[in-house]
Formats: sequence, structure tokens, C-alpha cells
Amino acid sequence: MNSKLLFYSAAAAALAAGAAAVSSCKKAAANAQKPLNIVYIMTDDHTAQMMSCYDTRFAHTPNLDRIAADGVRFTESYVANSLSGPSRACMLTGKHSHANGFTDNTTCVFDGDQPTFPKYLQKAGYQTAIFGKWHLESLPQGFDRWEIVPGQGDYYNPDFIVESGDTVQVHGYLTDLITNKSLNWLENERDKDKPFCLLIHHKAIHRNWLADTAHLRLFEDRTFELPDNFFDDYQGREAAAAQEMSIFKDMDLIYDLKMDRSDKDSPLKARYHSYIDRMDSEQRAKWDAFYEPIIKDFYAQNLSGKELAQWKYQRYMRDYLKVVKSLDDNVGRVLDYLEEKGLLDNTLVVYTSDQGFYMGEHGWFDKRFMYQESFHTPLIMRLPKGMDRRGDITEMVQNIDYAPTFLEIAGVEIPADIQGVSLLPLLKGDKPENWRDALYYHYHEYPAEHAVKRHYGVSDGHHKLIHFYNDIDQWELYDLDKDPSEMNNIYGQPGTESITADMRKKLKDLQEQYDDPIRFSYPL
Ligand code: SGN
Ligand code: CA
Repeated sequence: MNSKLLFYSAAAAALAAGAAAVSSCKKAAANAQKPLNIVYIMTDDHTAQMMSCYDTRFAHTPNLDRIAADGVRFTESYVANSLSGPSRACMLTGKHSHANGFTDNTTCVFDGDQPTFPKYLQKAGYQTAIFGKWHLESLPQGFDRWEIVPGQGDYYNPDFIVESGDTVQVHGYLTDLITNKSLNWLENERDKDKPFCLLIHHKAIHRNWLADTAHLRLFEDRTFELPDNFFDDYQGREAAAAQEMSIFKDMDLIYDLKMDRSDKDSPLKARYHSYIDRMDSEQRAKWDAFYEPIIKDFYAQNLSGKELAQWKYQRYMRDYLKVVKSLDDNVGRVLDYLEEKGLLDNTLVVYTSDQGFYMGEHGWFDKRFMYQESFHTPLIMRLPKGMDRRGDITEMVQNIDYAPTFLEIAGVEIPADIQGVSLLPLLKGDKPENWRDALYYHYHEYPAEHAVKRHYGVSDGHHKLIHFYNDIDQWELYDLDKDPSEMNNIYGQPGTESITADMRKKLKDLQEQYDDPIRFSYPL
């Protein structure tokens, strides 16, 4: 059977199985004639605190807000393992890290022979493509067209790995270039008779936050309020105390904050140079013209202690927002294109990040912990005709749910070994009974950069139980309603016995359900 026929038969099978959805029969029939397209935009380290549709304190992201305004915003959206490669593998497979095999960025190579949602969609007659950050070490499979950046990618004049396996350097700013390639594929390269699934994977807003020269001067007049727990002392939280992701202690003055001067040194100075040396003379001249007075002023001030910490936080916030600005503009270009071509009514547009990020909460940058800022990830969707839900969706969802959602949308039967759950009923406005009441999390990358200990845990939205293990054995329990910033570890305190037992049971059940072998090392 050719792939197009296979698509229609899959859609027909889905229709036949849809006796329960009699009321939406008409819509389903319409979809079967004209299958929905999917545009999946994923950024890196873009946290909800820095999107105005989630949080108006810092950022103004009008284009991201357009997505949420014409669709839905998930308020309880989480990752399974707060790190790039693992998140991407969870997203592609619909399975937790131990099940898809990609548990950490440093030791894993993604087994590209395993089933992924792009492969299933391809079989069902979709055209599939990915442009941008991939970060899974093996080359992409399941795509009709791909171009990826090696590893983390470079903001300026980046290299792309192309399908022949060659590496090609392209002049420009990465966020623009990934968008250009994506729009070019939509307009000139795809087979317009087929439905499409396009993955646009940005490097932005990843460290070390190199802004486009056009945006360098933005936000310089802004002073940002410090989070209440910026000067956290990590009392009662051994793993939090052991981390190396403090803005004050670990954020590099040259690499992260660009305070580069010939007589100054820092642990990551050479890495900074390897990045900015990619700029051409025009880009570099603008860069230097902007930074020179700031560098001069910074060293003249000779800051230390809390003053230095606060100065670092302000520069971090400004740099991050400048990189967000490019991203938001480029998302706008994609939305405008889809609108102009009359594709919006028939396309689901998803925007998410590979995880959340700390913007000074607990004094940190980076992610990895199961604490809220990095466990949470933004998820907004612009919905096509026929999906009527609008506003907030408050059910607990996780990045393992994306694959089954896309399969159901394409009329492909969801394989039994997929661990996530399709979000389609939520998008259609249903209120499914028995929606999951707790989420499982497992972070594996230790020892590694930023020194975040291995841990697994469970959250039901009201309480969170975490076990840090490996070279540590510490349990943490949080009452999220009373202590949303997770400052007060109440594990083992009198009066918490029954909630602890309840949360341990939830953790045990999820470890069994997902078949995580860690449960044999630390039986509950
Ligand atoms: C790089 C960064 C880290 C970051 C990891 C993982 N260091 O190694 O700060 O935690 O990526 O990020 S850097 O000096 O190279 O910038 S992830 O999002 O790709 O998982
Ligand atoms: Ca990331």
C-alpha cells in the first residue's frame, strides 16, 4: 500500500473506532478529507516566567501570546527529565528516559532505529521535516527533510549538518536562519498535496545568550526585581546546596556576561572567544561598540558580594530578554506565513521548550532539578478549526504526551508501548474523567556540569516528593500550596506521616506503571 493510501486507511480506521465521538463525526469527517498539519516549535531553556502569556513581570512576547490567544495555554505542563537531549527523546518517542534509552546529554546516543512519532506520521502519509537543534548525537530518522546544528549550535554564523552528512556554515543569526529554512521548506520544498509536520527547533534561549546585534541595546534601561529567594541558603536541602549553578558563584563574568578584557581571565574565557570569533568584522564591531562602555564601567565599579550578585542578575535578565526578542519575532514570521497562505485553519501550532529555567529563583540559572521552575515547561497551542477549547487547560500534562497527541491527530493508532497520553480530548474541550493525578520525573545526569544530583520524584500538584540518590540519600517533601517556592523541606517532620505515605504510594505506582528499573535499586 502506498503511503497516501495508508494515511487514508489509518484515518478511516480512526473514524471507525470513533463510535464514542459521534457528536464530533462531522468534524472528524472533515479532518479525514483534509488532514491537519502540525507545526511544532520548540525552544531551548525558554521558561514560562519569560513569556508574557504566562507572566507579565519581565517579557513582552506578542507573537507567542498570539498562539495562546487563539488557542490554549497549559498551566500544568511538565517535563520528564529537565535536560535537552532527554526531553527531545521523550518528546519524539512518547516514553520516559529509561524507556527510550536517552537518559542524559553526556553519555547517550539516541537509538534512531526505535519508533518515533515522525516515523509514524511519515508512514501515515505526512511530509515531515526538522530544522535546528537536535542534540541526540545520532542523525535524525523519520524526516523527509532535515538540517540540524551540531550539538548545541552557534548563535552567530552557525554550522548546519545537512542530509549528505556534510557540515555547511551559514552567515547570519541562528534564530533567523532556522526560521528561514523552515519557511523555505513550507513554501518551496514540501509536497503540497500531503499534510505536513514541521519541527522548528531553536537553540535560543540557551546559554550563553548571545543577542542579535540588532537587539543589543534593548532592555538596557530596565532594572528587574530580584526573586524573593535569590539569596536562598538551601537549609534542609542538601542537593540544592551542592549544585554549581549559582548566578553569584558560577555564572562566568566573561562567557556568560561578556565582561571581556585582555587583562582579565575566567574559567570560560576561551569558550567565549571561540563563539564570538565566529562573528564577521561588521558583527564584531557592533558587538564591541556596545559592550566596551559596559565593560569599562563594570571594572571601574569593582563590585563584590551582594552588589556583584545583583549586577550579574540584571545583565543576565537583559541578555536573556534580547535573545527572546529574536525568538518572538521569528515565531511571528511563521504565524504570518501560515496566515497569509490560508493554512492556519488547518494547522495545529505548538510552542514549547525543552524545559523551564531558573531566572534567579534560588539564586540560580540552568535547570535539571525537579523544583517548579525547571520541571515546568511552557506549552501553548494555536488550535485549528474543529478544536474549540480556549483559555487555560489545567490538567497535568508532560512532554511524553506530545507524540500520542500528534498520532491521534493524524489518525494513527497509538501504540501500546507509548507511555504518554493524547491531549486531543483536552483540545476538543472534553473533560476526561480519570485524567492522571500525578506526574513522574527522573533526572540522571550526575556527575556532570552544574553538579545536580540524580533524583526521581512525584508531584500531584499539591505535594512533591523527591529522592536524591547515587552519592547522596536524601528525601524532600514540599507542600506546594503553602510553599510554592519549595524552600521548606518537610520530609520527616511530625504530622507529615500520612501525606508521605500517600506520596510514596503514588511514586511506587508510577515507577511500576512506567517500569523504571531504578525501583529495584531503591525499593519503596
Ligand atoms: C551546556 C551548558 C550548560 C548546560 C548544558 C545542558 N554549558 O553544557 O550550562 O546546562 O549545556 O543544556 S556551556 O558552557 O556549554 O554553555 S541543555 O539545554 O542542552 O540540556
Ligand atoms: Ca535546554
